[in-house]
Amino acid sequence: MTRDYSQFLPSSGTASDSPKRAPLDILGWQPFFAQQTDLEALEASPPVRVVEVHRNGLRVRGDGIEALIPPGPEATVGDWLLYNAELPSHSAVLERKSLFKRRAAGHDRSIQMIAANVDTAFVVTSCNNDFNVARLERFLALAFEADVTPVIVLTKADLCDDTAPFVEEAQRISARVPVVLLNARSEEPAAKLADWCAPGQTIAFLGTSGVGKSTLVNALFGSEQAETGAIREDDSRGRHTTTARQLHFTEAGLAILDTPGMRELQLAEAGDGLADLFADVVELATQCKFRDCAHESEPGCAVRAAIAAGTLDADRLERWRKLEAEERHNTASLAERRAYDKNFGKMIKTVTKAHKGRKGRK
Ligand SMILES: Nc1nc2c(ncn2[C@@H]2O[C@H](COP(=O)(O)OP(=O)(O)OP(=O)(O)O)[C@@H](O)[C@H]2O)c(=O)[nH]1
Ligand SMILES: [Mg+2]
Ligand SMILES: [Zn+2]
Repeated sequence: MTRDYSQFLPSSGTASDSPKRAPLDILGWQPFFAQQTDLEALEASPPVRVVEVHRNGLRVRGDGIEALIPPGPEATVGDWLLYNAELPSHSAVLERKSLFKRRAAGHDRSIQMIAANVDTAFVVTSCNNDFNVARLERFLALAFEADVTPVIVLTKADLCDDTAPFVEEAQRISARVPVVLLNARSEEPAAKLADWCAPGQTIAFLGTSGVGKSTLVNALFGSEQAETGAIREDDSRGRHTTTARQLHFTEAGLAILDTPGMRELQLAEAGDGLADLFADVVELATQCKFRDCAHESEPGCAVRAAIAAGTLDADRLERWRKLEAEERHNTASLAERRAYDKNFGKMIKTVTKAHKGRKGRK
């Protein structure tokens, strides 16, 4: 099967002009990826996008390709691979525009990849008990770290008598993060999220269970794509209706990632993201008299001065401190684990070599 991939190289520009979008455009193919390859490589190993991760492999889609690639490539939902039809598990992963990851839950301290090549992450919460600034901050720090543009979406505006406090608190989190208030079950989402939903973009909905992520996916499609579920009346929590991360594609060329509710988000290797989210506090800290100021009782502390002057919120400083400490601790333990794994790997290699050596002498 020979396909004409020339139109998917960066110089052409014709694909986006045509009213009917080309298959790869629909999947979110962008010049950033095209630049990493060339016509010959594209023909030999066509690009495919990971649309779902299963225990038994990666579900991928390309131009005329639907396949399950056995475990092998270190890839996650949203990744682009160059499909090796003969040896699918050897398909190469293209360099990522962005990678959203978190520290895996439980005692396994490893990093878990959540999604690759997302342009905008809508961090979704509702105007009810789900709303929690500290949790939002975790999502946002991870998004900044991932090089993904974060937007806060407040759903269930229609069920709330006074939405203003929610909007105000969300807006106070960071000047860099826009806040959108809407009713996910109405016509509003398409218009209110339009700025981030141009053709060719990949967007993701993140948040806890029951906040309306799948409802928003359906609203952008204008049809039932993803299953949605009722929430419990007593605590406004969802029931984990969505169980897997899955990419959906609209005819207009928007790639939409729906994710299962995520509650536990531990920060690790997210120092830059955290600094982006608390850029104002980080900036203030550079004005403290002492470089290693703990912002407690040191003289000349610009951070405490800002709190006294009412320009910095004491609770916010506390949350920043907590997240910083957590991030540092997790990053250190991750580094420890990596060093241990590396040494262990070396030891195994040495033992295997020695064993082979002995065998050879026999
Ligand atoms: N009235 C109203 N109901 C909403 C809104 N957003 C979501 N819902 C309802 O809330 C319930 C949960 O919505 P889902 O879209 O399934 O939530 P989810 O975030 O995908 O949840 P999980 O898949 O469990 O992570 C459904 O009954 C939705 O109809 C909203 O803005 N207004
Ligand atoms: Mg869902
Ligand atoms: Zn200080």
